[in-house]
Amino acid sequence: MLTADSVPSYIDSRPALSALVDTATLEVREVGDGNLNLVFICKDPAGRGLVLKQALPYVRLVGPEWPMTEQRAAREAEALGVHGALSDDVCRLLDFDPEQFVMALEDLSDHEVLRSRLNRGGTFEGTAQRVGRYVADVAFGTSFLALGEEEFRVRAGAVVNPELCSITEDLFFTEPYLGAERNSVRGGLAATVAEYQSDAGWIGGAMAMKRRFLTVQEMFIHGDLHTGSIFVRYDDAGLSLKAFDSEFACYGPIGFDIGSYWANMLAASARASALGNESRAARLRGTVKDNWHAFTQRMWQMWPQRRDPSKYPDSFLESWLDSIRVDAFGFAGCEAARRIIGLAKVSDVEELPDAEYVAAASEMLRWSKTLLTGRATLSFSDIEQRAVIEQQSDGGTS
Ligand code: SR1
Ligand code: MG
Repeated sequence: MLTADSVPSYIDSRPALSALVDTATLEVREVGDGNLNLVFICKDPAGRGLVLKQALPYVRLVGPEWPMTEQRAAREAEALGVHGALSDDVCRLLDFDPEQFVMALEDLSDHEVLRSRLNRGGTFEGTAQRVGRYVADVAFGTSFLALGEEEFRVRAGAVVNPELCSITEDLFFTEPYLGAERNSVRGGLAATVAEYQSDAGWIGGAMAMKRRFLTVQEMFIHGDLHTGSIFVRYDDAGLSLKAFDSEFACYGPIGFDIGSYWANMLAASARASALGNESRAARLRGTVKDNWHAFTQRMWQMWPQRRDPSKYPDSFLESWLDSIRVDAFGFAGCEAARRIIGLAKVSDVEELPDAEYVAAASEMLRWSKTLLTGRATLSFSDIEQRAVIEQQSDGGTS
């Protein structure tokens, strides 16, 4: 394991890195606040910097009792390389050390994690559009339409990520529905969760989405595209947005990335609403539609570049987009539930005082039910206006 003290000599030992910073005067801070890895920000007095991220042989959130392959660093390096070649909105990979499972990444410490920005009430103009464009660039560029069928299968086979997918299969698709030791809620919500867990429609929707996750290979997905996996910076040049933390990447359904992002924007909205800021909450809900429009617009822009236009008429893309939208609603429903009930929580809701927590968490659970059971018929104005969840009973908690 790297430590703040060993990082300078480690950088000296890596030809791709040693000239990038002055290791004699380097300041190193361990900042890993994610669930899995060690992260060091390294800066020299001249302002040059880089970030080292090392995969530990276990899940950091839980400890050595939950072993986890360090090969996830290789999966992330691969995803950063492929995604970064297709989109500028991806954190740049500077080096990968397959022996110590260390990635060197561009220093984005002048950026802010989108979730932190949203939690403190910051602006978010343009973020939904950029995320939509990023997903479309990667979706189209890693699909069989761009790669051709044979190359597509080779690429999909080369990046299987069974151990990390298995975490998703458990935490995202199973434990919130069937119950698990590591689930938790507070403020009297346990009874509401128990009601949900006896709702066959809700559970059936989630299991249908689990089947989609396991069986659909449309693109090289990020695999964990929440607001904590997106850096943003606003300055005179406008918005800089960078997706990072793609260790869960694999070939999977496009709607998984889109829906994960949507549910996290709904968490930000539920937080704003619980804090009494309804106009901000509505604007945050509006990002779901903005994101979808940007995604579809970009897919149509790329469409003429498909390898075999004669095989695939425009109606193919129209119906493909319909199915991605339905998937995205469904996956958003799973993400909304698991971020409240399951092991991996979101600070948007978790850090609220009890009364506000109950309001925001209940809203997320209602979204989950609406999204999972209504995914085939929901509209973006249903999401924006929220009336669709206001009719729902929530066990008397709001
Ligand atoms: C044990 S890992 C828990 C969660 O953290 C990651 O960011 C993923 O969202 C995963 O489900
Ligand atoms: Mg992560």
